[in-house]
Amino acid sequence: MLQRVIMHVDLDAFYAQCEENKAPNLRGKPVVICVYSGRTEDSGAVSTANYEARKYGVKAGIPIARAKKLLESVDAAFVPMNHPYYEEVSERIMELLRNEADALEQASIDEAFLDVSTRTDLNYTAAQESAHEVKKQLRAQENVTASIGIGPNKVVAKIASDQSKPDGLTIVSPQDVAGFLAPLPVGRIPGVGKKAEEKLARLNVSTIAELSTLTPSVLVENFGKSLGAYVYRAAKGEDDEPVKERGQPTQISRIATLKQNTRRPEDTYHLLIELSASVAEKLKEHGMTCKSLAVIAILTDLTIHSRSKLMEPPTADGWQIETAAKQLIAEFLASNPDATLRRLGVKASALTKGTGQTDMDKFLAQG
Ligand code: TTP
Ligand code: CA
Repeated sequence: MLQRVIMHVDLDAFYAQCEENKAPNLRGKPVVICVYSGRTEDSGAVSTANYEARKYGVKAGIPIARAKKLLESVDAAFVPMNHPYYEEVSERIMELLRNEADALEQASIDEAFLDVSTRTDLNYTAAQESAHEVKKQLRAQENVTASIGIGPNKVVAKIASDQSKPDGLTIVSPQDVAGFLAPLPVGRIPGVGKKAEEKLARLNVSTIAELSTLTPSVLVENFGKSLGAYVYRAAKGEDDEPVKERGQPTQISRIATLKQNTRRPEDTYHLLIELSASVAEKLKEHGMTCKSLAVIAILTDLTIHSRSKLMEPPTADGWQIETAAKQLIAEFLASNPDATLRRLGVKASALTKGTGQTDMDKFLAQG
């Protein structure tokens, strides 16, 4: 059988940690990240809450008004969700994690599977050191904590990372798998939701140990062929799903807010240069070039516009991207006399691997 060491990293109360880093005075207080619906002042739902707020029963999905009631008597902070900012932090974190893995699969904005089989030589003591190193890096570079699970496959690693939170580390070596899983409720298996749990309860099954006594045919009967087969194996701690490196990106973009709203092209250059350099760097990292370059203009009325041009030959060059972006924004402003810019983005698309230059391109470029 294939032997592997898989690590699952799950950042703790991720959006809340991002906000705490932006405004360190939030630390120590209950922090609630809110998705305001805009109907009335408090209408909307909680996206997540830090662990201080969770002590009061505040959690993802509850109405903001209810969270306010629960925290009535405490000095708590209610912060609107700022998704682009969390994406930015997440991207940096994934890059950091990528350096610690043979292969990495990003599972969500704040979760990743790391195959560390080769670099640990299948040794769980080395894997433990690896996890400590990941935690150290996360703290030093992004000031965040994560809960980490290590096991012989993705399912076990994921269940393990959920075992101790926040800032947990749970290591389940192959010989410990059965004992680790046995007492856990079936709902801890990823993919086993409320409905499946209820079905299993009717079969008098509530723990994974009980689940592992069911025959494949009973499971297939109840959950269908694919979920049934998966659950049967998961209950035994078996799973062969590889850590899948994401495919190459289809576009690379960077967006940021201008220091001041403006409609003078010169005022945008500083930011455009920064964004272009960052896009170029990402392109080079992936060994890709772009054939299409766009600027994204988000106006003071929050409408979003874009203007693009063909890059011929395709490029990953920061200066070429910057030049094109400056030209595009000047054109956009000239043809939109009422537009005032609030945020700006640079987007590279139509990406291809390699220099993108064909011999014909080179020939034509020589003039
Ligand atoms: P989770 O990893 O589920 O939660 P978390 O990181 O906030 O907390 P934990 O320490 O338990 O891992 O989700 C990651 C982010 O996704 C979370 O910070 C906010 C967002 N999210 C929502 O917006 N709505 C939701 O219902 C959930 C569950 C998460
Ligand atoms: Ca998380």
